Amino acid sequence: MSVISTRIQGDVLVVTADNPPVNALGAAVRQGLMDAMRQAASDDAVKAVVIRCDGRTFFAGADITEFGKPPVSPSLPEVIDAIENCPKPVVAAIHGTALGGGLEVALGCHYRVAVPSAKLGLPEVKLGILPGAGGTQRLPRVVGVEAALPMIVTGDPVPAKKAKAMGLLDALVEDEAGLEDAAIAFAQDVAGRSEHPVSSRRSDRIADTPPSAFDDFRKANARRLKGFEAPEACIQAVEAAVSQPYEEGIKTERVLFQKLVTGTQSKALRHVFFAERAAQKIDDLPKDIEILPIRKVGIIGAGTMGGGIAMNFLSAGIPVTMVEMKQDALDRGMGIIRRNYDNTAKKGRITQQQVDTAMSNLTGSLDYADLADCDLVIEAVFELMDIKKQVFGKLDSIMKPGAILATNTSYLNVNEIAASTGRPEWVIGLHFFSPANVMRLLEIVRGDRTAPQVLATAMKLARTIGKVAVVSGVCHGFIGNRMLAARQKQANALLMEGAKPHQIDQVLLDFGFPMGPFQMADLAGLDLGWKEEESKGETIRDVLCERGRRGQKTGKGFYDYDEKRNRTPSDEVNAIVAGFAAKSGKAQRDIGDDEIRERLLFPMVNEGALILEEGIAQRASDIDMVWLNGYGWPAYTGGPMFWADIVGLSTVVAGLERHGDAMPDLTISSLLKDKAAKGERFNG
Ligand code: T1G
Repeated sequence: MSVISTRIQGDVLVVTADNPPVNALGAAVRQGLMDAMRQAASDDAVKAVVIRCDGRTFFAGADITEFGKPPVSPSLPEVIDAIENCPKPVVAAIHGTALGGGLEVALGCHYRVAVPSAKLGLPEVKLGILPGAGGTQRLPRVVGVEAALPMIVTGDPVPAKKAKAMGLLDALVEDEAGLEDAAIAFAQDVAGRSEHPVSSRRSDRIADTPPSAFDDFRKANARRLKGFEAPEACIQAVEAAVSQPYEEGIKTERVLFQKLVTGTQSKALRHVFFAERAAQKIDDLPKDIEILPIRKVGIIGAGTMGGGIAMNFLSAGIPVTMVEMKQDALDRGMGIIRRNYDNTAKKGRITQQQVDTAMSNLTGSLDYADLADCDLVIEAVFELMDIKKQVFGKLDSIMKPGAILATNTSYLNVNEIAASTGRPEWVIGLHFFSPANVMRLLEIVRGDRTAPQVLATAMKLARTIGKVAVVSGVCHGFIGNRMLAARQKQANALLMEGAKPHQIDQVLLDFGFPMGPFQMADLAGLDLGWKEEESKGETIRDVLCERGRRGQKTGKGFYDYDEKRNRTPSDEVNAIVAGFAAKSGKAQRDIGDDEIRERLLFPMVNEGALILEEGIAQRASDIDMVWLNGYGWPAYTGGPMFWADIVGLSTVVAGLERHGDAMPDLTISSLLKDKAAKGERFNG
């Protein structure tokens, strides 16, 4: 079955693509489009052309699975040139998403019509590349630099209405089912015109580009784009669209594209693209498993986590009942939710109507009985096993049969919690990350008795609330916190051996993390779980807390903070640490950044390998998804396991062995050693 078919309607050639699931512009599609353009050019009966797609979307871009493989002709730029140079007007009929090469095809067309629900964008930068089929040259010529730059540099799509307003679309087709007919009518209408707009030959929208437009954009977006290579290349390509004739600009685009597509960052970001989709798949679950409806959710605990978790469901239109022990705690929790929504509305990200709808779906209660008819209850109470068991015992006695009982524990044994009920099959871990309404990661902890249906329902629900879900088996700290503990252990050891908090943090900041371990500790508060009355100055944390250095909230922790929370290293802390080192007979020394980086990150990779060995994670890329979406690992390195593949697993093993004395309790994973010896990688 050819992926491109043509038919003549009146005097219009209708070219239809059908290449599920997203009409990616693979070799067969490109060849089919090229043949269709030749047919249009040579058939006198054809007065105009419509290009449209079957299925859920217009072309969603080049076929990413073809990257890195030998190129197959015709190339996409050749196809788009053929469309643009077609002697008959070509109309793109857009539904779903016109993304990347798909929007570039549409920009090659002389006219574009779309349904209002369509989205148009150039997301290539999210794959560490730039639009490589003329998008950086044609889009500015059609919509101007001011509108084109954010689309190309952020990669975020625009809705059809906005695309129409910026001149990217020629018409909106309100009747979604009537797109094809409307496009054919539009084509017949323009067929009679003597001239048709050709994107690559336009200059009206770029002629008055302010010279400072590019540097202003760089300045305004510097923080967000830090560490990524592709955004700057995108800006340079659009600059070329303004400063060079099209024929030269398109060459500049090509050179920049080639450099990026063969680079490590793009390989990492393409890995991330497929890893995010792979994480949704659970190998041993039947594809047709029935998903349970989640129409009402209960949350136990209105604290920071409970409130953030509730907002995910409220924002997805799912009613929430939130239970607390005391009225003031309940009022405080609901007040924070209201304030969070109001702040988001003030920033114009949601409407007041949306705030009111979300809040109208929130019910507070002091009575567990009000949860009885919920389809799912998530417990977010204090991290103590006894309390968890009490709560689950109570839920077990009141929840309707078939309700899912979930715990938001970050560490505790989900099997033990499940065993405290008479329905362990219906118990699962839903580990959200703070702030839970913002962080994308949801670690779904599969207990030994968790029913497949419960797991599948949780995975589907994660998509509904916009989370990247990763399945973890039961172990202490699951995937993320278990690896974090391995890193923290070395961070503390490095401190005792002479590395300073700011030096250790700077190594991770330079690597691309938003924060280092000691900054994180100061943000979370050093007194988390610390009891003053029991403190005997036995640990560095004890002494810091005893001296009032409890973190940002007290203006000092591992760092001193000014009123704007800017941090500076503390001599007092260095003296306290040196004192502990002396007491434990540890000589302090100067430690280089390379050693610090290796000792912080290699043990994490090793822990990741142990997690794979034990089957706690399904695949290495899942571990990468946990760290990218829950712990700020820089996406342009692909995650800890992909990064290790790039560094080389034998280098990781050699590093772990070289620093062996500093990691006496670390066992090097046999999976890691084995793959290193065979020159293999974690990610295929
Ligand atoms: N190439 C190959 N496979 C793709 C693909 C693509 N462009 N897009 C999606 N898939 C696969 C995906 O892996 C999944 O497979 C299935 O389709 C469904 O996807 C020259 C060089 C369109 C918004 O970056 O953003 O054009 O897991 O689960 O949630 O300038 O897919 O089922 O086996 O994501 O409904 C630029 C990428 C390419 C858009 C649909 N285009 N795609 O989302 O489904 S670079 C993109 C998406 C380019 C040119 C350059 C989304 C979607 P599987 P899905 P969805």
